[in-house]
Amino acid sequence: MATANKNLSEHKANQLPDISYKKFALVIAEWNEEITQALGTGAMSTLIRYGARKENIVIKYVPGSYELTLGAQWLAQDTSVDAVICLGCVIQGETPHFDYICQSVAQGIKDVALKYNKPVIFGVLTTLNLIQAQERAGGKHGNKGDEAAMTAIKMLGF
Ligand code: DLZ
Repeated sequence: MATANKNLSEHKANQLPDISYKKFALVIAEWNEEITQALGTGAMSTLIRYGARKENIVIKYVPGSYELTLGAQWLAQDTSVDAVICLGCVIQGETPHFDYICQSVAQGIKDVALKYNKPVIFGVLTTLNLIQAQERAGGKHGNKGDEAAMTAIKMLGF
C-alpha cells in the first residue's frame, strides 16, 4: 500500500471549509509515546494553521492503540464534537499481537464514525519497525498526524 506521490495534506486553494467554529477531539495512544506525541503536535498545528481555535480542540489520552476505539466513542457521543482524530502507532513484534490490534482499531474507528455519523479519522501508524514510524512522524515521509487533521478538515467540507 505505497503512498509515494500521495499526501493527504494536499488540497486545492479555497477547497477547505471554515473551521473556526468547529470542535475537534484528539484521542492519542500513549504506547510508542515519542511517535504519538509527534503525531499529536502535527495534528494540532495543522488544525490551528487552517483556522481552528485552540479552545475548540480537546485532547485525551488512552494507554494503547487498542483503546483508541472506546476513547473515540466517548468523544464522538458528545454532540458538540464535529470530528474525532485518533492517533496511535502500532509496531510489529514477534507475535501476531500486531495484527489483532491493527484489525480491531481499524474496524472500531470505522464503526464509531458510522454510529455517530461524523468524521472519526484513522491516524494510526502500522509499521514494521521504529524507523518506519519515525519517518512518518515528522521524518522523510512527513507527519501523518498532520494528514489526519487535514482529512478531518476536508471531511467537514463534504
Ligand atoms: C500490548 C501492546 C503491544 C505489544 N504493542 C503496542 C503497539 O505497538 N502500539 C500500541 O499502540 N499499543 C500496543 N500495545 C498495547 C495495546 O494497544 C493495549 O493497550 C493493550 O493490549 C491493553 O488493552
